[in-house]
Amino acid sequence: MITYLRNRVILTDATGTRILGDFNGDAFVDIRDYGIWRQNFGAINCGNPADQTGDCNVDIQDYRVWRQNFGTGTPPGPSGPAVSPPAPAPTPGLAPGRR
Ligand SMILES: [Ca+2]
Ligand SMILES: [Ca+2]
Repeated sequence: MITYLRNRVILTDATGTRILGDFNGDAFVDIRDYGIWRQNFGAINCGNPADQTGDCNVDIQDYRVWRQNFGTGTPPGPSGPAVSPPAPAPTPGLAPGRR
């Protein structure tokens, strides 16, 4: 699928769920995808997620795909547990049992 925006074109694969440069498949192209490319740099196995050009070789061309699409997609939410707001502090002079 090809999506034309004002100053960029977003390409996704045939399933429409994968963004080019999104090596880890979290729908956002960021530094984590670069880490995957870097770990796989030089790999010559077909089907490698960092091989975005489909030539069975993870090389600088795949880096260019990542760089061109950096920031594309929706950033994933926080990975940690939800943080609740702190409980309000007791007001001096209004403590229970005191009158
Ligand atoms: Ca990603
Ligand atoms: Ca490649």
